Amino acid sequence: MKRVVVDPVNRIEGHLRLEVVVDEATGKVQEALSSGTAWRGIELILKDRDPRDAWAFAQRICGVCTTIHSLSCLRAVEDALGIEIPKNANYIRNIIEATQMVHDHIVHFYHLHALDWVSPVAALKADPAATAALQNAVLEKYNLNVKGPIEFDTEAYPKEFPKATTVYFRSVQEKIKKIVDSGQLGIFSAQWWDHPDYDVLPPEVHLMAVSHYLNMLDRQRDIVTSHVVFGGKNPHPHYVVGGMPCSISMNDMNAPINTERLAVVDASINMTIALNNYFYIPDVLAIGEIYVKQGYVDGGGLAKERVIGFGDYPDEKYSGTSNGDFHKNLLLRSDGVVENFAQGVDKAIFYPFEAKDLSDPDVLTEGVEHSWYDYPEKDKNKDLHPWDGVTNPKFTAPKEGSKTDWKYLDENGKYSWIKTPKWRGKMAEVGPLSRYIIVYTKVKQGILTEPTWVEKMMVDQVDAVSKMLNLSPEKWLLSTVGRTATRGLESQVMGYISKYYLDKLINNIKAGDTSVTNTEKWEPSTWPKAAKGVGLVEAPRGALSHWVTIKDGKIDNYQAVVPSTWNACPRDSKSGYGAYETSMMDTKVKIADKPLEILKVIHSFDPCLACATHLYDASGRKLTVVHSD
Ligand code: NFE
Ligand code: MG
Repeated sequence: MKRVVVDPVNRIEGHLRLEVVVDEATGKVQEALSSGTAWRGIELILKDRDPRDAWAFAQRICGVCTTIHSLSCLRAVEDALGIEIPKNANYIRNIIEATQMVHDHIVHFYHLHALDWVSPVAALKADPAATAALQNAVLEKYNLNVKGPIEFDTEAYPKEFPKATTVYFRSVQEKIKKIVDSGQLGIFSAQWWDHPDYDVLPPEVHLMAVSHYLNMLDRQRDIVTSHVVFGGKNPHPHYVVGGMPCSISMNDMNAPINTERLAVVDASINMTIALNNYFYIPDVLAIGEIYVKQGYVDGGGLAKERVIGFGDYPDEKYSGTSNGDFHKNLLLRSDGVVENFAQGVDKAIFYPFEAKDLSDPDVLTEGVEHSWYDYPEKDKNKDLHPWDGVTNPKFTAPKEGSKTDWKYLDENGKYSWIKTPKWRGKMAEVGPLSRYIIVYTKVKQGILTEPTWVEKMMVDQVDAVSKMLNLSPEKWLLSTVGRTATRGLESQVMGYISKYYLDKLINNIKAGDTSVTNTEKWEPSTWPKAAKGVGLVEAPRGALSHWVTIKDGKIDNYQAVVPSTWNACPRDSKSGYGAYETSMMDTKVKIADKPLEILKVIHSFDPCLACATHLYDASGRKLTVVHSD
């Protein structure tokens, strides 16, 4: 039995520590701990502020999901104050959000996760001519042929990308060789390149994927053009309570939004759709299929038991969340809870998540049994509803000379800055995989009698991949590969969602509506003395909610319950383990000292610890210390 520590985990956002106890004889993980190791306290910074300013502070929770916390915050404040945003503002917010999803997923797959699967060192053995042939074959084979409803020239190979030729792959290979020969791997450092798992893929797949890794570094900027046009910048585009700050005047060349700028957004969205169709989808499926065929289908963890989602993309403007309006007109109805998907979609159990559940003190809660926070005496051992939530940091170090004494965390004590969110007292996984499971279940069980084009596309994608793998959905979805693959599938859908809302925006402007802000309730004198609101969002990493209570024109309490908090949370004696911990215990490790499989499964969640603990810590600690005894 070996206890292994990975701290901090690299290629993620923020500071995460993992500990696993591995049975070296069987490779089984007997115990697993996930710990957020720093704290910032944005929720406290928001107290007593003007609710109209809150989005700008909340947005700083994270620079990775760079826009999603402001959106959640705006929805919470607008819900509390009963502010309805104009149609155009709803369309623009949706474009920004869907664009963010693609950006986040592409950066995750190529720059944060790919090197768990492919190796620049192995790429040196590839034959460049065979790699060129492979890329063209892959494109042919893995072109899912599941298209959105929008007219789009799918033959438009992105001009920004080099064609798959022998010359091109040879030049990339020479570039990688220089880096490897220098002995300083730079961006490719801190990985176990000698791990046998890198032999699973042929050298040509390594060269193809590492080349796309390098290409995508340049494309990151171009994907978020809509943020710059509509919100002035990225990261952290601008918003305003009541709508968007960008005025529309189609023929005025100096206006923030005019014909020319909308054309720039359109070009960026077209490129994004092409990146998904020509690179992301083929790459993720090509690698995933090889692994799945070799039986690498562990890591499903908590998703096998329970997933939760809130739904998103209000097709028409809505007038609040807690009054139930949010659940109307959603393009992506991933709201609800699904249990037991592991037994197949027919046996899965669906629980709706309704507007009345939002104010029920027993439905959504957070506990701190193993977290470095203190609840007030009267609520000491309770789980608190976010409107009554308390953020009172209280760090307790392991006792000097004790068994743990900083070398290891104490699983019986407090060991994380992450709280433990629950649904009806139970743990649940959130994220793209959860959204796919919920939508797939709702459509196949006939709960959604008239699926939207988005929901149809998601079901078609899952069916197409299942057919390709010759496996029923639960056999591949509920795994590390499934979690990673659904991010790619979702990115493809999100590209089309951006396009769909851009078309709606343009048509609405053409019909004569140029309004982007509603200032009716801007003045605090128009507000009730006390109000509360909630903003629900499907963030890249899963279901996100911001909760605000307002008193006398100021924020009285602010709580964010974040996707990475749901997934990375510590255990709870009544409710069991969180998604990270469960997934690690559902993963076999070949070499205890080089737990690459643990990195793979945790990276498949795309951890964001800044979000999870609302923190930022700039202290430069050593990258990836692995120690064990
Ligand atoms: Ni900081 Fe975030 C997302 C949010 S993390 S990245 O997605 O909200 O859970
Ligand atoms: Mg919180």
